[in-house]
Amino acid sequence: MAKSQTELRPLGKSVGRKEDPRFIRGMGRYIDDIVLPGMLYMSLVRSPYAHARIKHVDPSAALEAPGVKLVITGEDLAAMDLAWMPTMAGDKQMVLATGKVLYQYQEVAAVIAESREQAEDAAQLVDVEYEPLPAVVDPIQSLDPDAPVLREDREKKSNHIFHWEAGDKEATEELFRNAPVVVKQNVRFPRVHPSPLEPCGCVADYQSSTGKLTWYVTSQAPHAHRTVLSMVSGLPEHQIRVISPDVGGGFGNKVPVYPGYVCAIVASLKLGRPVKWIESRTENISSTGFARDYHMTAEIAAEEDGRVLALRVKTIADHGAFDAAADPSKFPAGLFSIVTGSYDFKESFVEVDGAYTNKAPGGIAYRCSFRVTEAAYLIERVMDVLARRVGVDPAELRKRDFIRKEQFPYQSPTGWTYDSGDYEKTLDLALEKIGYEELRKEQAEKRARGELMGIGISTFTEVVGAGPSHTFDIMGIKMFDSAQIRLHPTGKVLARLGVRHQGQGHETTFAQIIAEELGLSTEDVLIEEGDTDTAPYGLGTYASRSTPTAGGAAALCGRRIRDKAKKIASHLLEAGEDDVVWDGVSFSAKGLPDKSVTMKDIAFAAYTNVPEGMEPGLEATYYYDPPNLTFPHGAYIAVVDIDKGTGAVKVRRFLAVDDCGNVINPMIVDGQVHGGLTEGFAIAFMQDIPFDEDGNCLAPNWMDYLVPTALDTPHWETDRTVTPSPHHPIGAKGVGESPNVGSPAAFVNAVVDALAPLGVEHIDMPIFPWKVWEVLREHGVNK
Ligand code: MCN
Ligand code: CUN
Repeated sequence: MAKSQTELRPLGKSVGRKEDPRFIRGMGRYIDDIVLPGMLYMSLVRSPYAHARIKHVDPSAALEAPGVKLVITGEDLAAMDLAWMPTMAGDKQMVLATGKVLYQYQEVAAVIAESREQAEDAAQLVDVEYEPLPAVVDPIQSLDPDAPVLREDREKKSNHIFHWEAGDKEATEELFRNAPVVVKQNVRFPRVHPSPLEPCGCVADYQSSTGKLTWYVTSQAPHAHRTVLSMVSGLPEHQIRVISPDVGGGFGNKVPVYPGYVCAIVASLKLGRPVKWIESRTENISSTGFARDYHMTAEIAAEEDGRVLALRVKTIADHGAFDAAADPSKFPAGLFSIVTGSYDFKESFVEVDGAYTNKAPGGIAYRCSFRVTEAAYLIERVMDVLARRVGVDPAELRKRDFIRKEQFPYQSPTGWTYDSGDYEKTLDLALEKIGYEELRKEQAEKRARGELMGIGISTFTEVVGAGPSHTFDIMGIKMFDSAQIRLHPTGKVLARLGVRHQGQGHETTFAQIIAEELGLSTEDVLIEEGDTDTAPYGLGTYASRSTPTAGGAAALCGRRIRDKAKKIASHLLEAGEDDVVWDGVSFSAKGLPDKSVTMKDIAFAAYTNVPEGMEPGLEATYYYDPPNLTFPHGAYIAVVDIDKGTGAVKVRRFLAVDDCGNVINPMIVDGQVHGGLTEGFAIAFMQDIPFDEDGNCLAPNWMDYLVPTALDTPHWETDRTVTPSPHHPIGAKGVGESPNVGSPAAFVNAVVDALAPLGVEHIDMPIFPWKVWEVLREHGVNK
């Protein structure tokens, strides 16, 4: 192919990110950059107590303060029937507290003033009298029948939210009864928070003259937010325009609807002026969508050689005071039942019980793929426990138990149909690339000298691309996604998608998909997302669903355009349609390759010279309902050295071999992997949000809740295998969350491997140096 033609086949190439020039130069347009004429500012009054009755709320002093226009209390919202709002999980949540508060930093009142400073100063003057109640912070204690009932609004008089199970209980029990080997491990995945650089915020702009509300919001799912807003407020959906401008990091934190959003909208409706609300860092960490907090027990039944038979998992899930986990409706525990992972278990039985506690709500965030993070961590951790028990090398054990590539499409015991994979190939590449045998030799030498070196493996399976409408919906709305492509007469393209990126590079990768389908250059394709008035309906960007859903829509929409283009080409080439061939860049008449027309020529003809009877113009919309999810996988290996004096763990090497099917842009995939590994590293070694017994949040800022700097972060090595998805239009699988799903287990397995000579079998995250130091002391290393 000539060079110019190579450029016109951009799929699979590391095209530079089109969005970077504006991001790198500080020219992104984020929510706080939006300033409208007459705009007011809102600040929230929050509860200092985790559990308390509200005796009274008196806004009078705040109303007297300079610049204050309005104070909204829970009682005001109750009068409008807005004191509570529905959550995506089918629960309800207080907007502003009435009666009692259920977590520290809960929203109690909203103060709106001419400036942000005035709003914040006046918020201090709202007089709230509380009567403190005992707090319930431990989800296991919360499920005790004697625990105080937190949610007095519910009919059910307990803190139990839901029981959910998957798999075959009887068949699993049967295998456990007769199994030669059974291992059991308690594993906690701590409460963490994605803590995006830009916190949440919005500007609500209600125009009474037109009755139209324009709501600028840091949203990963603008259409879903618009529909929810319309259902809650009664405003007609077409009179609401949601605009999600550049999003400074989402990571699942920008999927839920927060009380501050509702208050800002109510304030704008009442005052007829735009109202801005931007969270502080502390507000973001303490009150918005956290992640994980799963207390899990796993048991594996196996043969003596480590061949697995059955997996049994019991989990207590801490959901905080309201069940606001943004899972698909039919999945209260997300996609956690993928917990059998990459291994060919004959049977499995998985149970999850959700519990209310006096903490902020959430649970679905931080590159979690709807709880696959918890599942992958658990199974990868416990496979190592099994390896140690049966005395088989953890790489070898995994190979014995892998689902083999001939078994795909693979039916898992908890009901998933894995689309494709080649686990052994991926692990082999990783072992070879890291020099596994050499490393084991080095480790043996070091162990003989009393040094602590560990090698940790994680060979995880991901499940992304929610999803097929027969199973996946949020609040009843089916989870397909969409693309719309418009070719202008000069052959330039405007394409809009139903998803909304937050830094993942869609402006580049979706341009690549469309350019590839149309034989154009990526420079010719402009991607727009995030405006509900212009973009086709879609459920947004989370759970690494954009490529599997909207990516499929983009490719098929391009093919729809090409179908019409072919008809125009036949007219221009004066050849029958059956004699017109597409070579990826242009159409020509069969046997006459010199006579050809490009998509640019056709675009012009679509507006100037269409065949008689044909509708002019060249645009199309495609709603893609995927037949299945996609199942990316990976093999990650961490090598660590532990300093016996300080307990500090140094990650000497980390190799991630990912398989996300066909790759659209290798550089962007590498970037996604680097970012996710950095987050997985932070989770493994430095992040946790603890609470004291009164429910005080002990890490609501970046002094106590740590985010890794460039100095902390290890050097990442990456590679890839490619097992295309058989059902996706371009064979791609999602990848955005894989590194966070797969890496924590590799880090922890490496640390446990290093400590194994001391008899250590497990250590819960986060692995702070002091924790390792204490383990060393307990085992007589440091006296
Ligand atoms: N890609 C590719 N080839 C593939 C798969 C993906 O080139 N085979 C590209 C995609 O086209 C896209 C990017 O990689 O540009 C990620 O694609 P995908 O895996 O489909 O994930 P999404 O676009 O749906 O992104 C969501 C995912 C999630 S859920 C979280 S959380 C997360 C993540 O992305 N949040 C992020 N990565 C993030 N990256 C940034 N910078 N900021 C966030 O908030
Ligand atoms: Cu679970 S975090 Mo991402 O799905 O937005």
